[in-house]
Amino acid sequence: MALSLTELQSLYELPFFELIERSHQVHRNHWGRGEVQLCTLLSIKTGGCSEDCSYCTQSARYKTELDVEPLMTCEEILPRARQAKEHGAKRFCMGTAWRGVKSGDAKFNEVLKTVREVSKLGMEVCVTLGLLGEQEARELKEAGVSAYNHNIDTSPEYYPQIISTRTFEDRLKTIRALQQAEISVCSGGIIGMGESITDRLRMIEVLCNLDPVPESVPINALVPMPGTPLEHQPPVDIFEFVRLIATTRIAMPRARVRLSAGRNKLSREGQALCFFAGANSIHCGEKLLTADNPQMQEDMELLSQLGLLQEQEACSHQKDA
Ligand code: SAM
Ligand code: DTB
Ligand code: SF4
Repeated sequence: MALSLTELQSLYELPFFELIERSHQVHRNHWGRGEVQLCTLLSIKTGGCSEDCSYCTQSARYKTELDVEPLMTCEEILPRARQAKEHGAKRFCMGTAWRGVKSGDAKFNEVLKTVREVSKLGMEVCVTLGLLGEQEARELKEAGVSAYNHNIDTSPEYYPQIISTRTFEDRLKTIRALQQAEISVCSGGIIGMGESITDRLRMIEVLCNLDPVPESVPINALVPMPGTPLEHQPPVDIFEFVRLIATTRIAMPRARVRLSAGRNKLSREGQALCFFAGANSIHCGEKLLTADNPQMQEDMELLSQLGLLQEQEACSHQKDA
């Protein structure tokens, strides 16, 4: 639904229970019972990145505790993908600490080879490799990529406060190239970086006005990584988090709304409210890319306590409006 900032603001400012009742209803209408998609993340090239994203421990510009690791080979990645499948993951997402990719580059070719092999395992393959153009998007599609994560991160207005080495428009261009190649776009952002509520809603406004609307929308709570410029940011208020999830669900009824980074700091009750408000995907496994994530066992217990089912088949449960 292409909502304006004013419309998003009126939703966001509803009394809390009215907002989550509404978003829960939208969620039920489009997704039926409470199924949650589990995604596994693997950082296949870690650290040493040329970009200056203020939240990121992988930027070479900040003195962080991270060990830089070169691009993993296809042979190193495959066992990890098989293991994720055994643990119930329906989507396997690989991330690289790169500004972007270029067709013909040996490292990009290695990623294409990995994608071909992982997609044979029968999971959805998602990658997040940074900026790209139409040629690279076509090659990824041919190799079997079903989704590409490329976050707009925040509002266009706040973006320059967070990143100076590329523009908001660069991110949108990559999203357009992915859409051209008919790769599902996974795009969302981070909250808790010092932005205002208006910035958060502007981010949702941009996302819900994309055509097509993203297939999934990760909402990350900043993980304040030691050594980054944002290391001392205070945690996001849980009710603000839930309000944003609810507003996102109403604005994009058919999108997977992913409760992404930062779950380690959310209570079980906080997460339950997020699921009620319309979140229906999480990252599972001990690590995100470099940051800690809840233990698999804890997540399984939480889903079971809430009577939420794991998604049975990748992308097969989306009901029509
Ligand atoms: N280098 C590629 C890029 O920037 O698009 C792909 C990997 S990048 C780490 C993927 C996304 O993770 C970022 O766009 C950002 O939204 C999210 N992210 C990174 N560090 C984070 C942090 N400390 N807290 C929350 N989200 C974070
Ligand atoms: C997204 O929006 N969140 C995930 C995924 N897409 C690639 C990444 C979160 C990274 C959190 C910080 C880290 O692990 O370094
Ligand atoms: Fe590099 Fe991506 Fe981290 Fe930015 S978010 S520093 S582009 S790995």
